[in-house]
Amino acid sequence: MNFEQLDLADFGWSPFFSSQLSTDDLAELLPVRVMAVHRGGLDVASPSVQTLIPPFVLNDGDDESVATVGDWLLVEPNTLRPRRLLDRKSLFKRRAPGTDRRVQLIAANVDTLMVVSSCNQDFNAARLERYLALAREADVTPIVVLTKSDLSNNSGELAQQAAKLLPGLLVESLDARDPDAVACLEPWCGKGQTVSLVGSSGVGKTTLVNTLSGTTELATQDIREDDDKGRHTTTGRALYRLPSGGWLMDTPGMRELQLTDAREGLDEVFADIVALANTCRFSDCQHQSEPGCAIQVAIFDGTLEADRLRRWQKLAAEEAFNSSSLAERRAKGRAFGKMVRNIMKEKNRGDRG
Ligand SMILES: Nc1nc2c(ncn2[C@@H]2O[C@H](COP(=O)(O)OP(=O)(O)O)[C@@H](O)[C@H]2O)c(=O)[nH]1
Ligand SMILES: [Mg+2]
Ligand SMILES: [Zn+2]
Repeated sequence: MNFEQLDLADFGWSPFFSSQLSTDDLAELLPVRVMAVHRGGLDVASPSVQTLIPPFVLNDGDDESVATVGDWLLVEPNTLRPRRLLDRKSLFKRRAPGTDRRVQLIAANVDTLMVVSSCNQDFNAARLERYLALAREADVTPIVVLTKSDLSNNSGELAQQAAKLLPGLLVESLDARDPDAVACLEPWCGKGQTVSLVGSSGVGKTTLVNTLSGTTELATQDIREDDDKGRHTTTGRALYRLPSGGWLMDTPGMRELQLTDAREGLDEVFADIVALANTCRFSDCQHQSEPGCAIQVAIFDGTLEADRLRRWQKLAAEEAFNSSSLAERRAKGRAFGKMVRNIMKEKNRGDRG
């Protein structure tokens, strides 16, 4: 790939990053973007350099101080030694399974998340809301792309339903194979814009990417990496340039995002319910049959759908469970086991008596 005619803004540089540099930094250091992450290092690029550098971890060494794909680093111009990791505009991360549950970084500085769903069987409000919450938690702007509009006779209605899930949410329904239709997504894929796609298997993500890139090559374009036997192996985790001037963030980690540590994202997507809950008479209102429950009033007068309340309750419970520590889960498990045993005891007593 030839980056020589590009300027920094083409790589996604913006005032958000330049404002983090002092005059001295500007004179002495060179900003580079992490274009790909390999086991052995980072592919970084800027208008003047394109090279592989060793992995970069800040001295304070917490989970988020490791450079990841999409990051901006300041390097020394001659040695290319990394000196600083710039604050991120957005960050997707997840907690590893396993006992230590370390935070793993998935992608930094994504501008737009295309939440892809299809107009046929796949359309599911709860799934969309989960992705929207993940995007908002990461500080990324979500848009919804409903594919296979050509196979559906209610794509307009579905688009309206989707648009109601988050105030200001943009929804496009289209045939992902049609370049003229997909052109409506170009504003999010323009100069320096970084986009990523999520959605279930089969909804048309690969098709969309191929149409956006005007080729079938991009999806099969692999990052090559030497493994320890000197062979080339392929991995994901890279930025690919789109003909419209943007960057496609492709990382397998996006597929495994869970609703963990995503309380703020959920609160944003369900801001309507959170606002109502704040006006319930009791601060621990369960929104069932308590007196003075603002949520039940809203359902009664039709301003809130009962389904949306149920979806929020389910997602909030899922988020709380995923975010709890292993110890908390064990404690919950024990408390639950105890409750079950007590109920059985009561029941046995009742059966005998
Ligand atoms: N008719 C129609 N077929 C589509 C559309 N988008 C994707 N497909 C087809 O759906 C299948 C799955 O698409 P693919 O891009 O592989 O989905 P992915 O798993 O999300 O990457 C393929 O056969 C595509 O040709 C669309 O908008 N209309
Ligand atoms: Mg695919
Ligand atoms: Zn209530």
